[in-house]
Amino acid sequence: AAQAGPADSGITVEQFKQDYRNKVERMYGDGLERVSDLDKYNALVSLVRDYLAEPWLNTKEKYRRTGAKQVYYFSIEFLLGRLLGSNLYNLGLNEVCQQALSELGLDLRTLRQVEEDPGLGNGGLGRLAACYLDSMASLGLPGHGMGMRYRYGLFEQRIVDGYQREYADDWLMDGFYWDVRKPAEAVEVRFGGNVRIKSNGKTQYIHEGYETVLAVPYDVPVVGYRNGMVNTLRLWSAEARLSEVVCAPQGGSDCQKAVEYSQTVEELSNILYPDDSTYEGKALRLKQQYFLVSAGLQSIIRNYRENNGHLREFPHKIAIHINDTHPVLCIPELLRILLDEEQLTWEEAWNITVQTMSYTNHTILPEALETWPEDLFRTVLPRLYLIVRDINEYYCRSLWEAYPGDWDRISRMAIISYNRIHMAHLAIVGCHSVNGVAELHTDILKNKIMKEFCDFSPAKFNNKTNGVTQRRWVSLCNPALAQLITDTIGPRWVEHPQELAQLERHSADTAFQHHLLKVKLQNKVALAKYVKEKHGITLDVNSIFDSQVKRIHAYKRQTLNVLHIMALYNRLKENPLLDIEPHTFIFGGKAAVNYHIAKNTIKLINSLADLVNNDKSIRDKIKVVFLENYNVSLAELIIPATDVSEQIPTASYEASGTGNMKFMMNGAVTIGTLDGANIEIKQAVGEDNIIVFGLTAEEVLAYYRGGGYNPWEVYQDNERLRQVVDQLINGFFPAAGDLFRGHFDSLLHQGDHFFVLKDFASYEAAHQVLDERYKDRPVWLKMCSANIAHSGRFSSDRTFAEYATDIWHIRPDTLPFSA
Ligand code: 26V
Repeated sequence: AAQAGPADSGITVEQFKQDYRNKVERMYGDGLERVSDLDKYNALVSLVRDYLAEPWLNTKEKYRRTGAKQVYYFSIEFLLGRLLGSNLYNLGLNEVCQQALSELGLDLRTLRQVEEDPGLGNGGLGRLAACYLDSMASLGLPGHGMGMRYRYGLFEQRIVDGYQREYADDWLMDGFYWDVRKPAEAVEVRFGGNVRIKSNGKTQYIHEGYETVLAVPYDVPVVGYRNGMVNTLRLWSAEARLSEVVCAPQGGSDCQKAVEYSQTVEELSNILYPDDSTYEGKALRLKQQYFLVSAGLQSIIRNYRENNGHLREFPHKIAIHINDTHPVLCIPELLRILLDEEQLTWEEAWNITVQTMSYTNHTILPEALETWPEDLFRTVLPRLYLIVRDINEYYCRSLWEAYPGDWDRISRMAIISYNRIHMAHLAIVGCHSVNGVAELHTDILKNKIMKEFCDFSPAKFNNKTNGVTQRRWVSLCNPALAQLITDTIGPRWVEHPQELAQLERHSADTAFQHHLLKVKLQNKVALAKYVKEKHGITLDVNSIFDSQVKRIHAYKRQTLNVLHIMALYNRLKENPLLDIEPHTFIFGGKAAVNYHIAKNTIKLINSLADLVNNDKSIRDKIKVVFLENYNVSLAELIIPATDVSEQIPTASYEASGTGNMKFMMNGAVTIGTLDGANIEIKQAVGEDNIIVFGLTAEEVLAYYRGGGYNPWEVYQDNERLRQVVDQLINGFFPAAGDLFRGHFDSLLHQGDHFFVLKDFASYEAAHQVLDERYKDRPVWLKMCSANIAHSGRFSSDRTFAEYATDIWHIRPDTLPFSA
């Protein structure tokens, strides 16, 4: 039951019922009994918004009064997931609402599912941003999001005949009632044109002949966990101001021109780029980035001016954090404002900018690193181009002082070289802090990818290992587990996740283990029900649920998982009496629209599923399912039901991973490579409670230095492996023909860049260890408990306290809402 806290809503079940009935009647002019589920859902959202209006207003008022330093987290993606559940929960209204609705004959869970899942992100980076919003509000940190209100989110994936098909994600179709449109706070963003330099004593830059786009903000409340705090996520939408467009310049009656104009303008916030691994120098993407940056900064500065004095104080009052390089134009744009509009000197403006800005890197994949052609940049953003050139010159000059004559080094480190603008270089130069997202990742940045930058300014570089919010990823998605934890150690863990460690004392306790098993089973039943309804496949809830859910990518090695299942299947075919634990292998994830081999991996998984699931001779010992349209909501169903968490990237490639943390919190055991945060998970749980395999990052990088390895040797030496690799092309998948030739070739003829064959034997052995452990149920359950008990360190609350102190220089004890 809800414990009453100081910031409890104070709303009773009776009050809630009455408010809700009134709301429905006022909104729809009809009784609760006669409106649709969508209407019921909308009315509930509207009611919750009423409840959070006062704390929202109070929060803003408090910030104004105390002048507390504000953090703005700029991200081109926020993968929020549904908000009704989390907002009710954080307001402390979950139980009250549940009870009230049930007394009215309604089910909160059903209404929660009416909500469209706002998919304004691709994967890890976007979901991380959403977890951080929750933690900032819950920690009482004045931290807000700045993002894009895409008309269409990440595409909806449907599987047709085993293939991925993409459909538009029309998430706004039925309206989105969490945000508030703020037309009065709209700003203009300027593109194109040219810059005239006027020189009378002081040089002035006059930007002329540009096009303007109207940026309209939509504010989404971000509710802190039972602390009366509501921060803001501001999402920007591009709109045309049609009243400014002459419909028929020649006096006719044709409004075609106005329509065309509005279409090109609105294109800016129309779609989210659905690829998180390959960079393309598309003008529209550059425009999107500038649109977010310029609109966001204008609104920050406008707000700053209303409450503060001179912009010299800016870095003491404002911190701007950029999520990867996508919002890196914040650097030249802030400089532009300080120089052109505030008339500060270059030195002053530069110091303010660097002190304000900080940057997180999320990937070392070279093909994802953004560089813009100089020409394009100059055409789209002529004034910013000049500023970037000045930054480059300023920086190269300081490099010259440090490394006189070392032209090679300077050109490697320059922001502009060979007619391209390197956004990561701009970020490193223009920020006072650069961080990676897990220890190994930061080491690789410092010692490899960004080594020369780190040698030049070592103090900038630091690590902030990612975290996820235990409120969404345990309390909300796994209420039965949350209850068990609270019954065992009390409720404080929700705000102090380190206290989960107290579970360690209970991990061998029979009663606790029994409950844990029951919770897992209950979650498997729920997932099995979904799979049955949606895919018509019956799952054995007593089998091991083994899940790999994430974007489909060569480096994440879904193929390794597939080859292992094929080998297991072959063993079962050879020996139908083979005594193995029944397994359900669950896959989910989207492939980028133009990433052909990844799309074929989806077909491969589905072909394997067809074969295995329809083969009576293996007596249902293994099942394979690919769950369509993996998104936040589906993750909330899969993760609590999973026993084994597959985290198997080629070591060095996965910057951190965050799914690994979510599974761990829900008591799954990781089978993984020593990559990203897996390494820290291993440190936290101890080597008995995780199954590790494969090459280390150092070994992988050493192979690359030596020109790779020879997959043929591995293939020749391992008969079981040879069999499965051959099966990709030898008719084993009857209808496939040559479909998987690309996979075959990349493994054998193209050097197996991701070490799939190399790691196969050790992966197979790791799975055998896993099965052994699972057979001994008390041992297994102890492992599960240890994972939950040591997951506190992977809470985004921990991460954000570190960002606050080390990067933004906000002492948590000085926060306006700190206890
Ligand atoms: C890159 C690009 C390239 C240009 C086109 C659009 C686009 C969109 C997103 C990205 C960033 C991808 C980087 C990313 O998502 N990294 C993931 O970040 C997670 C959070 O830090 C981390 O856990 C994952 O390991 C890392 O892959």
